[in-house]
Amino acid sequence: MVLNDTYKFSTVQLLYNTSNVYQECGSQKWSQLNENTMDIRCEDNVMTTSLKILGDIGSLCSLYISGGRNVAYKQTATQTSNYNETYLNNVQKVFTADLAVDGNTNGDFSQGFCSNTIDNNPGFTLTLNSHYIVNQFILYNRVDHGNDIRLSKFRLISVDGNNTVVDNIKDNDEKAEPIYYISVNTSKPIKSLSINETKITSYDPFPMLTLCEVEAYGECPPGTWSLPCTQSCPTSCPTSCDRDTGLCNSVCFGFSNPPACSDVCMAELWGINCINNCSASCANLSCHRITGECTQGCLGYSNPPKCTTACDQGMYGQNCSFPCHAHCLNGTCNNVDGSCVCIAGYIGDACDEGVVFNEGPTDNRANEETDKFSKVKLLYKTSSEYQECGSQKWSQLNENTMDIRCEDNVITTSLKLLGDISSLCSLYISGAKDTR
Ligand SMILES: [Ca+2]
Repeated sequence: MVLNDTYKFSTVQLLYNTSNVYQECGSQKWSQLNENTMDIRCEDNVMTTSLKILGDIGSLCSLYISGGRNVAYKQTATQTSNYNETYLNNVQKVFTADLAVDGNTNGDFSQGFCSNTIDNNPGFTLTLNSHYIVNQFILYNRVDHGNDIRLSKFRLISVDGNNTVVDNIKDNDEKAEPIYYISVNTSKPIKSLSINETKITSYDPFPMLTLCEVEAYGECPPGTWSLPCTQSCPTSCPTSCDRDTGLCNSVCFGFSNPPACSDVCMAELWGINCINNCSASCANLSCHRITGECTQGCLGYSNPPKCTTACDQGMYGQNCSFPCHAHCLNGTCNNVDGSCVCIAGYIGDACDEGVVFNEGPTDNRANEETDKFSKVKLLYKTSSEYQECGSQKWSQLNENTMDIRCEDNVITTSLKLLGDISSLCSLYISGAKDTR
């Protein structure tokens, strides 16, 4: 895939269809091959009929779909004995084990592409040239003359290089299949496999093992690369490199530690090597570690997961689901936290506290008595001059009592209180609350 903007790679998502539902690839991996080329690989082992590729893609140069490589092809095969036939033209045909890995899946025995034993305890063994992580075995049975039943009830055992069993699969069905698809889910590499325990039919003097083809689909174990998986990854990325080129990944999407790309981004971070902060428009600063899309909805925006459309006027909060408070001026408020300019008579973050007369006598609620409040002035002395309070605020506590507050943050040695005051009940001076 060739894209000019590296960032765009992160927007690419691979999805596959399983039972009519598209599902996101769970093991999507990126390898940057050069400045303009990214290899995006999905290593989920699934059966699918259709794929989707989403993202901001300029051009797609190549798309490969495979069930992994058939690592059994032309590998070393042996069996307990070799059946042979002499044809009418006196040519002798020996049905050796290598016919089961010759790449020809033809199940008609007479065509000569199947292995076949002739002893009382038949077995077939395949030894691979290297270790592979195999996720599927496929056995092609013979399909002619009803002799397919011989293979039913087989047992397949795979082992690693120390002869430790990795897969042990028993066919429990009496009925024969023309092709056996055997999916396994192991992360352990195997070195060889064996097949035995076939069924004795009523017309055979002893069990016979016939295999028209044995396939094993797999990939190189971590830390190795090249077609036969014989190359080791470079020391700078000993456990993870591109399986085709051996290159270390210089970028990780959603992981923080290139080239290994094994540590997922910490919370609130995303993107290439996790260098981006989740957007403030994401609720709880929570976003997808690869695409940066908001995962817990938006804050102050209405369209998750993009969260790019600000709330309509009069709404705020998570996905714009809250109306501005009833006492917000013009019904509008901050799209994120709902704070607003209160209509006259209210203060506080939610405009639900007290009554305020910032405008003094021009406020239409003011009567003659409250008008007096508005004429009260607080002054404080800094250096040598008295200065009027710059942040004077009034709150009506009851009909006859007004709280007049100066919130200037200054150092002062003396105060003046001017105005038409009949009685002063209390005066508080403080260094303010610790609001941290
Ligand atoms: Ca064959």
